[in-house]
Amino acid sequence: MTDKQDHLQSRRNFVTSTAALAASSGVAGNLRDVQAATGPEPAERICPLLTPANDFRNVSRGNPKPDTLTGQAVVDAGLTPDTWRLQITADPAVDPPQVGVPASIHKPLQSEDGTALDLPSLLKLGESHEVAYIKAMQCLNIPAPLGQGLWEGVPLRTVLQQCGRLNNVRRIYYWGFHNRDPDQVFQSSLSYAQVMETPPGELPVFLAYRLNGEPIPLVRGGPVRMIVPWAFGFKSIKWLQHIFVTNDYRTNDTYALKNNDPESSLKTAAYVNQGPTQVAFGQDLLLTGQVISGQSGLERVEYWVRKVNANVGLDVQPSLADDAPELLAGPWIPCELEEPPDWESALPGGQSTRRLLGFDPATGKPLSWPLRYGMAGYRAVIQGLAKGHYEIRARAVDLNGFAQPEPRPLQKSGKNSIQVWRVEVV
Ligand SMILES: Nc1nc2c(c(=O)[nH]1)N[C@H]1C(S)=C(S)[C@@H](COP(=O)(O)O)O[C@H]1N2
Ligand SMILES: [Mo]
Repeated sequence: MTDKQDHLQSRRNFVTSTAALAASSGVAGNLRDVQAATGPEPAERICPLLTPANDFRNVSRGNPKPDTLTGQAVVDAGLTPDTWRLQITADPAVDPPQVGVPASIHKPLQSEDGTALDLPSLLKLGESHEVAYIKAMQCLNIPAPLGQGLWEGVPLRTVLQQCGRLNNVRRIYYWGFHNRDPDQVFQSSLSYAQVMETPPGELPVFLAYRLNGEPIPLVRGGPVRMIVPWAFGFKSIKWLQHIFVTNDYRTNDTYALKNNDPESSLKTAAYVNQGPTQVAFGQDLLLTGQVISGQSGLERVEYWVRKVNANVGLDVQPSLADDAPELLAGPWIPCELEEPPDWESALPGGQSTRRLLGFDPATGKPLSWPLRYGMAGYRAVIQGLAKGHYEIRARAVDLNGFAQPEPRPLQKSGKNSIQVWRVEVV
């Protein structure tokens, strides 16, 4: 056996499928290149567990965007570890008949009297109340995950407890630094119950100060960012500086203004990596992508190969509706989920999974795979296609048996239409 064969053999043992072997050189590559690839490492993952903090796709409003500030401007904005403060105040307004009595707070935290919460105090709370979990970030309006992180911080319910008794609070609004320009406010909101009464096994809303084992950098919304596990990114407010408890029960999210559903939760959905546009006859086609396990969980990912008119260019094939009878009929064939990583080498500092929410504290095993509100890779090897043009689609099926884009095909509650990879076998 040559060195190369030996290497390929051990790599096969590692992942036992030619599909994963192909994945080792990147899905966008030509399959011919893939077969020649002989890197020293085991196959690269389709979906790495953690996205480096700087590599998330960035979705930020504001002019200038807070993450582009430098030097003294960051100090002035209160966005350094020393200058960061969090205010928690009550909305004094009434607005009959919706709001008959105002909210009140026993011990507000305010900058004026020096009671606002600083970072050392939040870290101190973390010594006894810290939570940590892995969560994918996704924008309701972008049909792909932005990244996935290990987030650590203190539950919002614990922070609110520091304020003593709250009266007439039905909703909690919160926002981050926005250049001191009211027009640039990016605000989100949660119900009081959602914040205070985390159901058993569910993940709490929290104020995160660490990402992938490091302080959250400015570009990801540090020093402190809200993390709302079940929600799309717009609830996870960056550069958090103000929490406002109110008796106004209305869902007052900036994101609602552009026709977005402000109460939407992360959707279970598969997203397709674009493979090569041409593959030689006789070669395997490797389909890969990422799947998010949203509010309704993930049963499986499946794919469908559709032969299309060979005389019409792939780019001008008439589109097929997500509820077209032909599409619903399939046949849809299960894909393989990428297996969980070797946890100790995937987590920063080789830490144990036992302390992470979403894992069994006794065994360190994940309670589900993909993780709840997390993402994972999937793959399928497609063989035996005749020469011609094809459309390859993938879709997720949730734990209620609903296939993407159901159960909520309304795209303004989360972009999850079925994605297509168009390829010609030549
Ligand atoms: N303060 C503030 N927080 C914000 C935003 C913003 O513009 N300002 N954008 C939100 C939106 S719409 C998304 S999708 C996520 C994106 O998070 P990321 O940039 O860390 O990937 O941040 C959210 N938090
Ligand atoms: Mo977003």
